[in-house]
Amino acid sequence: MMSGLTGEQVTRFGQDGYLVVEDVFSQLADVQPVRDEYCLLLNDWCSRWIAEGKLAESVAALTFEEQLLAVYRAGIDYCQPLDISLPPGTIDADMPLHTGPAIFNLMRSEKLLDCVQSLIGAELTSNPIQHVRIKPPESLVNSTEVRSFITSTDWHQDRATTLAEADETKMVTAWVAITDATELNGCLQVIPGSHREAMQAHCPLPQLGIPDRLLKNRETRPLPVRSGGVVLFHPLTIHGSLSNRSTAIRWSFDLRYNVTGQPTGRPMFPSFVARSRLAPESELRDAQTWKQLWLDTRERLSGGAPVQIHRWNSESEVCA
Ligand SMILES: O=C(O)CCC(=O)C(=O)O
Ligand SMILES: [Fe+2]
Repeated sequence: MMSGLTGEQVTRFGQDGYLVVEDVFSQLADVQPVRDEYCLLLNDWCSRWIAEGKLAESVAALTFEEQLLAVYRAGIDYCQPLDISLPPGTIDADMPLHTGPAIFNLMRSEKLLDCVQSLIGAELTSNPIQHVRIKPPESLVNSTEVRSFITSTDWHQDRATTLAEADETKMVTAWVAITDATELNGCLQVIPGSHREAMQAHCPLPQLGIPDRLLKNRETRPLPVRSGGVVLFHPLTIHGSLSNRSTAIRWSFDLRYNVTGQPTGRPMFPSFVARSRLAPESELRDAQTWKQLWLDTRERLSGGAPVQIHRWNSESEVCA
């Protein structure tokens, strides 16, 4: 059964450039398997880090959240081992990434694809610009931390995180809340209606973002959403996230879908057909094949030139 968005929701997305949809996922069937998969994953990594003497043995007995914070406190970078994509720059042959069946199933969820289909049609490619963000409370974060996997995310448009070849691509970001996202723990925030403006100038450092002075006196809106809910937004919608002022972790995935056949904006990374009504047999349904696509990509890119994921230059005048 095709559920998807109501006409009224589609209209609101068109006006505002975003839409909050609560309860897209079932806790039992969709969210919990992802939590369980990440629990096992982090446990495995902790065993390795304990064996390497980087982490105290007692960490093995902790909960997921406690483990994550212990890992961060120990100065271990957990972002890439838990992420669902490769990073820009130089790729190592053994660079870790996570490509498990539970997250693959989430990416292929009928309920999510129905929502995205309501916005850009039924020929949907899973775009390889996709991340997990599990953010510790800001009070525990090093004051020098700038990465948007750990701390708040600066204002930007997702179109700016692609190569220019995808500037005409019809694309939607689906930001999935695993924990409840609140104003206190660092939910997304947007500038409503900004998707009707042009691409803004972005600067690459410290995060890829729009210089503050280009965004003076704009109306901003925080977008809280409960666990299992999704924020959908347009690639030109200016957005960022608040910092995590709570005492617990804040966990989301950001996934993207584009119309099949159009450039993904990251041609060096693997995409796959998540849904096709025209050619259902082209859909990728096998988690192991998806995993292999990423492993083959890593192999192909390792030792090669640094991967360039965007067009922006810190030397440009707007960045001064
Ligand atoms: O979750 C965040 O902090 C930012 C996510 C983001 O920029 C995105 O989903 O495009
Ligand atoms: Fe973004």
